[in-house]
Amino acid sequence: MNRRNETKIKKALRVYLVMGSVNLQSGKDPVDVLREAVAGGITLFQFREKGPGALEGEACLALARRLRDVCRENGIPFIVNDDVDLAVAIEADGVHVGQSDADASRVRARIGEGRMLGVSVHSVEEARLAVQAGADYLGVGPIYPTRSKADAHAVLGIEGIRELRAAGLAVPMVGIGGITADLAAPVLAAGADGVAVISAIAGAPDARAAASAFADAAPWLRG
Ligand code: TZP
Ligand code: MG
Repeated sequence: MNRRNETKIKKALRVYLVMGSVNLQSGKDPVDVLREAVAGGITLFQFREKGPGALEGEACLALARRLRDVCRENGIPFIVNDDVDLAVAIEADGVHVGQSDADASRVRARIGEGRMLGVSVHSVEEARLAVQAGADYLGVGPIYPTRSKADAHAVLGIEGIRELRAAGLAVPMVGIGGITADLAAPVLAAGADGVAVISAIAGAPDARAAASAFADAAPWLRG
């Protein structure tokens, strides 16, 4: 990854929305929520269709396409969680994988250099391996307790970010897990380039206001 890309990716990570159809207040259309969040200032979107009630097959594919189109219209990178086949099929801008998903170097080989690869990590060792495997950015968490991931790793706190930076890892990095607008500033101060959020934006009554609150809480996230 060259330096120019790295700067671009760090900027794109600032307000990173992760969402699937099960993360919304009941009766809401994910496409409407994504549009609201875009209007509020999100900088990147990850489609994560997971958990009880998640869509499968054609319905999942159709939703992914609609969400991708909203991102395209607005110049926001569209990343797919876990599902490399889906990402390639709908020409997503990237893929995000966890430690128990497909091996990151294989994913890199499949998606090529032109797409973004994100990897979830919980330690310096996992982070180093992810970078060696070709990760463009790391997701670090859970920073705070979360109710959005059933099999979440133990809480790392902002120390999780601090440790990776102290170990000399300069790769783009986003904190995830239980982050609200009020809790965003310490995550950034610890060295994260941005915050990744499910419930505080996707589950909010007004996704536009919620997304915008992240930029207000940390004004340097704007622009
Ligand atoms: N990975 C680590 S924590 C988490 C994921 C996908 C869930 C984050 O959701 P929320 O609602 O922002 O805590
Ligand atoms: Mg995963």
